[in-house]
Amino acid sequence: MKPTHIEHIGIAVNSIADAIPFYENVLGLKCYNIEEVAEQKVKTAFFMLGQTKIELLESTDPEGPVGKFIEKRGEGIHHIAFAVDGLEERLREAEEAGVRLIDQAPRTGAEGLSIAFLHPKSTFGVLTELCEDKKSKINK
Ligand code: CMX
Repeated sequence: MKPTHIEHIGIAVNSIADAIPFYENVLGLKCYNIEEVAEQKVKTAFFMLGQTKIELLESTDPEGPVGKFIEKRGEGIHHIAFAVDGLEERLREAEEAGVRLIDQAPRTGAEGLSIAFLHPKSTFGVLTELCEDKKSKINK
């Protein structure tokens, strides 16, 4: 699959407003975007560090994926996202390797990326996201 880098690390928090001061004032990162992803029932806050982002995830619905995660496991690392080229082919490769797909086909996630999730029960307990930034490729 050869991911090019870790695109982001998703961290589930009760409140992004409460968590942002730690990332800004203690770690010295800058929150450059806050965005609601209604389809995923989350509000997100982004920080850039090298090529990798930290994505804070606050649930907007207790029945959404992050709401259920926090209810079961508390705040903490929710998923890791790998940047790949050719997301559709990479998904088919994962499926052929026996990995359980959450998304059979790419869909649009935060910041307009094409994304797809692999089920944590077939990736050793880590919810794994594959993503591709088609916009920036077109702009290059
Ligand atoms: N990491 C590791 N394990 C997880 C997990 C996570 N993030 N989320 C759920 N699990 C585990 C649960 O602990 C549970 O394990 P046990 O059966 O051993 O208790 C199991 O997976 C099933 O959990 P569940 O609460 O019953 O949840 P569902 O099966 O309804 O859904 C999942 C789990 C991963 C399929 C669902 O959360 C999903 O589709 N996630 C992908 C979408 C997503 O997470 N979106 C939010 C981020 C969006 C963004 O980045 O913009």
